[in-house]
Amino acid sequence: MNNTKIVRLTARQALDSRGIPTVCANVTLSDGTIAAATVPSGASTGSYEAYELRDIGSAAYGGKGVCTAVENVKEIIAPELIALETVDQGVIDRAMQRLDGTENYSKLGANAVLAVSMAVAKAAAASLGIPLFRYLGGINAKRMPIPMMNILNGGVHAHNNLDIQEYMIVPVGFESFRDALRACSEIYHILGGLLKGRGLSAAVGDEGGYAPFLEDEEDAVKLILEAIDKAGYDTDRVKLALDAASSGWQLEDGYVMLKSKRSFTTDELISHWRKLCEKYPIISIEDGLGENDLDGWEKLTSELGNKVQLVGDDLFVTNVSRLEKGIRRKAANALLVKVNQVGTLTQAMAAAELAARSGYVVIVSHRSGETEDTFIADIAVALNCGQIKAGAPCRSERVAKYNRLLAIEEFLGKSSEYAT
Ligand code: 2PG
Ligand code: MG
Repeated sequence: MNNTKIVRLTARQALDSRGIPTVCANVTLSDGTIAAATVPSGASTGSYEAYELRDIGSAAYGGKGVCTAVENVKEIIAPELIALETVDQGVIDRAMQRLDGTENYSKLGANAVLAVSMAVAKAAAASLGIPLFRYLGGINAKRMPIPMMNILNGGVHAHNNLDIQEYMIVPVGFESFRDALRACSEIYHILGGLLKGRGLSAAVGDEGGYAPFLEDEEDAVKLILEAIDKAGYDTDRVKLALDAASSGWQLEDGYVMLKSKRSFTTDELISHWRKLCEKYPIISIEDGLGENDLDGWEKLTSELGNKVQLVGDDLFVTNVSRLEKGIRRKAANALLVKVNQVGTLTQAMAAAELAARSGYVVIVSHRSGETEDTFIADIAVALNCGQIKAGAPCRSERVAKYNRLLAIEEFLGKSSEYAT
């Protein structure tokens, strides 16, 4: 057993891909290993997510600084973790949970806690001399995830007129991650050309997908299908997925899309999704209904769940108790795993395990505010979950994850499997 203790833990304020402050934690171990981790941040955040502590009221960064969270790492968390065994991830994560004492880390900040949780895991892997995915997943970690690539951005991630937040391509029919990545990149660039050809903007949104003004969602889907075809692929090999992020449209009673102002009852929205899935090769819809519409989710799942992957993001917020409730109600059939929604690696892994045990698909995901940290690429392989959301093949904070997956695939060599 490796016997390496934490001897130093510190943190600093860094910037995320939107230029907004985030927490970077640095861990030093007794054998001299050092590791750092930086946390991401969402824009379409679910209301049940763990608490992101920001310096509200401060003039710096418009109140979005994270100096208090940084101080919490240095002054409150560090003294508690010094001399703990690095490989005891569960012990370390639970120590932080106890120290915070709230349900959602509203005292220390989930951003403070997560930075430490991730840095500790990275340090442990580095100290053992093994890749992070291997440390997290063991010898069975070998399944390369299918990238669900968000190549057209809408919702709160783009200043255009598209209500659906993410239009993704899903390269299911390929031999390797490398080949799938190539197809996605080619399709992405052809799509850019099509937009320019129509005199539309090819500027990108928060997750690297294009963010043009289009007629409506069918126009968006048709353009992507044209790009798939022009790139020399077909819809047997490349499917589509959507993230509606519809919690943002949910009112007391029904839904009103934020930009087009189209309104729906729950039943109407379910039938809207059904029609889209019947007409187009859409295999996955995330947050098709809102986080507080569990009755609707139950209905959506019973109507579409045997044909379409129905992903709970805001609905579950990577939280075991919310997921348990959803499983009991047969709501959704897939869990989106975002470590910062829940605060620690241990809690996120527990949610992923529960989902897998319950027959739910697991998808590891980035946030719209990302960093150059590639941690999620390693988690996706460690969990053998088969799918990852990491944005378009554009913007370095997105591409970093894909490049890390290329390196993992090369490392695994013949033992790697591409999920299909
Ligand atoms: C989502 C995410 C990531 P955000 O809704 O799935 O794509 O967006 O990080 O803004 O919550
Ligand atoms: Mg989502």
